[in-house]
Amino acid sequence: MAQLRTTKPYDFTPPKDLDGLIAMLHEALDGDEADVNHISAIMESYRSNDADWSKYVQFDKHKYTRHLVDRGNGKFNLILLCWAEGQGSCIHDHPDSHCFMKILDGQLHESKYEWPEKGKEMTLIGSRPLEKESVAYINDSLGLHRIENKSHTTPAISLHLYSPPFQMCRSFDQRSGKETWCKMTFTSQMGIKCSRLVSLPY
Ligand code: CSS
Ligand code: FE2
Repeated sequence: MAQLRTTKPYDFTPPKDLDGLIAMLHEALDGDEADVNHISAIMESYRSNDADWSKYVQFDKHKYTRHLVDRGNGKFNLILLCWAEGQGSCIHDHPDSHCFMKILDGQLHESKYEWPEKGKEMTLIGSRPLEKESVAYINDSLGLHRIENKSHTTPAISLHLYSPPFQMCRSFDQRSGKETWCKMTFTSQMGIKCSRLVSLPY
């Protein structure tokens, strides 16, 4: 994972829609270094508009769904996630990657954990709601997390940027810290529904 570079202040015009956001992200992630604050600021400046992203939305009653929006010239993946009421992820890592997530609709909740000690219950180090329009950031050096839609009445939609892209991640059992490798699968790619859950390369 490339180093954090800080070159404040950032002076840019907010993107006018999701395509504009994608174009700005391509430019910002063109080099070998990711400027975490810059990427966060760009994603924050986008105003969520469901007309931009409703074509990606599709829920599954059993599990949150993942929809590939853009491959970022191989530098990043932009993925829209649909969380029905009560759905959540397991505790997971982001293998050597930067993870940015912007809440497009509803509210999500992040529970952050320390990396586990073998055989021991995992330690919670943070817990917070993530409100609509906000951007959260994590990488492996900051810990692990679980993301949940705790609402019983309102679905949630989030937009995730992973740089560099990854195809597998580890999930962790909270009681024992036991890890399992999981494939990242997609329900749709570029707005086209996959005939089955697929993982990259496709
Ligand atoms: N890493 C999870 C979502 S929380 S960042 C995923 O992409 O499925
Ligand atoms: Fe995550």
